[in-house]
Amino acid sequence: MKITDAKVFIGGPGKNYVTLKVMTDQGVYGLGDATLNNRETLPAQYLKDYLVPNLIGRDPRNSEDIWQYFYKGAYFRRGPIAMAAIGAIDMALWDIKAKLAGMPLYQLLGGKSRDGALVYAHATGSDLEGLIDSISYYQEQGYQAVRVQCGIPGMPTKGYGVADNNQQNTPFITDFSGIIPKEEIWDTARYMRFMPEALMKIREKFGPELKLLHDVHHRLLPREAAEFAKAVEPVSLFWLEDPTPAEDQNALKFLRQHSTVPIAIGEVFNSIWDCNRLIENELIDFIRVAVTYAGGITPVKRIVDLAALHHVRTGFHGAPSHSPISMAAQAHLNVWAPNFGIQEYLTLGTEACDALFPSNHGLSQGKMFVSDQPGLGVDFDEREAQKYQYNPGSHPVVRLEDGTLWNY
Ligand code: GCO
Ligand code: MG
Repeated sequence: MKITDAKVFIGGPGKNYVTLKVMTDQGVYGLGDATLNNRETLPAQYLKDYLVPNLIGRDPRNSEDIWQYFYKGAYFRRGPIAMAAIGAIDMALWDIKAKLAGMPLYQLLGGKSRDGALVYAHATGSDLEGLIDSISYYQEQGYQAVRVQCGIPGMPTKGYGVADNNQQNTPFITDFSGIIPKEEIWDTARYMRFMPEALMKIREKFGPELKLLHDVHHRLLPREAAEFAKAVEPVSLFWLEDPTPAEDQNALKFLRQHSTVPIAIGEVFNSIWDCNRLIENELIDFIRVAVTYAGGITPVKRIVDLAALHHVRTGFHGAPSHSPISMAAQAHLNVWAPNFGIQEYLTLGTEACDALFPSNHGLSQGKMFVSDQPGLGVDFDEREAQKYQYNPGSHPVVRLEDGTLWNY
């Protein structure tokens, strides 16, 4: 069996999804997602220029060797661009393998450990009142877990994860007015004064059952993060995400010594080498890698297995930048993983998105139910794809009030 061709598409409704379609001489094809938010053309080009020409002629069933070939064969390896590109190939090869087996992917991983996988939605408010409305909205939709992000009084700009005008279901993270980013101002002191109390008010209002998550988005220094984590202990968060910049892993050791708040990290990690020490030293509670930027199903399964040895549960990244293909790959991992925790899930599935990526994966009562179709269980409509093209966008850039550049 041979790979005969592979095509790369960029575009989608309100997003620049990077979709890989790998064709074989037996008519079976596989799909992968290489979307790297706001840098989408780069994994696409890496695939087209370097990986696809080396893929043609190979036996698609040898997914392990092909992964090793592209990973070790690069010499200048890792990084989000290369790993997103390799990740898309790996997803497509598992899709082919599972289709050949006539089974949904989860069966090849070891079958189901649960029927539905718990997901969390993003609640957002420019103030506490707006945030409370947003949480109520998701609770009414049946969600059992919500991430809560709030505008901070007196902060010159809105802050991470806060939509304009309290809009629900809008992909507000990317600004599609161009590649020159807008600038936001961050004030740690105001955040530290406001947010712990706001979280406590939310807990009091919604009671003990609702699972609450909060994303600091890398903005605190280690000592500040420890103070924040201690302050929010009475809230009983499901997790506190990215309290400090992900590069300095010692920060998490410091945090652990001061607080028992569950810590989630990893959405910017690209390989097991970015998180093996954090996992082995049991400094985190949830690992947030994505099958895209962490290089596909093959390496992410290894991370999940390592995490299982150390009581670390999964909480895969599921920001709106992921296409339904990688979300499907993660859905299969989620129903299988013995150490599954939660899945980030953005309710941005629109009719247009479903038309481009038809599937029977479903969401009900705050859980994701995986399709029993062979493979990843998601298709890609090439004719529909012709409606879309690359649309340049950017993340904001963040500065402190005195102009110092900060972490987005
Ligand atoms: C999350 C993330 C995202 C990122 C986004 C960047 O927890 O979902 O922090 O919102 O900001 O993926 O492109
Ligand atoms: Mg995050």
